Amino acid sequence: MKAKVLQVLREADEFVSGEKISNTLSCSRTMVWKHIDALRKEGYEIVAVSNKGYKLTGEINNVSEHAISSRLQVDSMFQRVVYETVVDSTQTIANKLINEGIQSGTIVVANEQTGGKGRLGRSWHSPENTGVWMSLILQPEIEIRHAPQLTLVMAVAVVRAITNVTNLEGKIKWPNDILLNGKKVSGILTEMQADPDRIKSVVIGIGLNVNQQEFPEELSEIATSLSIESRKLYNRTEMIVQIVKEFEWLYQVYLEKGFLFIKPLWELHSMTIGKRVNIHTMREVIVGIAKGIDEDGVLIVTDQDGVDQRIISGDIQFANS
Ligand code: BT5
Repeated sequence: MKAKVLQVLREADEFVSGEKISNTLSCSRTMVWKHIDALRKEGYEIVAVSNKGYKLTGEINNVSEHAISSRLQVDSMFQRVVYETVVDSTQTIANKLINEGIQSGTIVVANEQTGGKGRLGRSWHSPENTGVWMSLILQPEIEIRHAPQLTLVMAVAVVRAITNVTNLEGKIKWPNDILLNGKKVSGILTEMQADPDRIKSVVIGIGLNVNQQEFPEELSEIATSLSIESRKLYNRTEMIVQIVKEFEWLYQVYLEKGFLFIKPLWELHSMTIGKRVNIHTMREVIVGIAKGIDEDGVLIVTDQDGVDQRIISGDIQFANS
């Protein structure tokens, strides 16, 4: 029966109501729901929308190690994919793998995170079957003070990947948010393990809302998904592969030529420059105009006294001008 439900969903290219499935298969709607739940647990991605019904979003999302690794280039720097159905955080898994001796070039992906992490102990909402929750393990030979640049490199990769797959144009809000129509669709978290003078490893975490139709109340005003913005559903494996591919070439350019070669791309996609901003740092709130980023990737804000301040990390609020 479960296979039949799958078949009905496959054959319909559109949403099918629970009622229609139950009529077609002569079983109760509760049974339909149970089978759909079971299919989801197997990794099929089935979106449910009230008043419309269910839709299988391609054969899909069946995100799996194989689905991802078979679509990366043979000579990709990412040769290992670790896929888990449920984890607390892919960052935690990645750090554990590093402690076990796993080297650079590993991707950790999860279908759901129960304790997804943002910066400064904030949480990242990561429900099952809907988003890209992934962490990349790297061992770059760069100075410790340059590690935050990797967040900016990844932000460019994510924006480009979003456009490649959806034609939507994401905007980067310094340092780590990607917005669509003013709402956050993606966040990046870069963590590092280092000796006093040397980076041992870096884990770059990417959260991207793909097929969510709604968010919990506390996020509904500030968060969005690719699907909400375009009224389409997307294949998450495709998103993952595009992000990794875009990141790979940008990262190579970054390592070989330096951040100066990434900066114009970042500026192209940024929505921060020229804006009146309030920057909340750990110590203070700086009010001023975001002038740009320098060759280190540090944000320069001209404050109310006309003095340029260098901001290494913080949260931006756009002020009404
Ligand atoms: C971030 O932090 O934006 C970094 C998010 C990184 C998540 C990825 S998922 C894979 C990897 N594994 C992890 O455990 N984490 C990484 P920050 O700038 O501090 O923003 C966090 C804030 O974004 C929260 O306080 C909420 O206000 C908001 N938020 C939480 N979940 C969201 C979501 N799904 N979509 C949009 N906004 C969200």
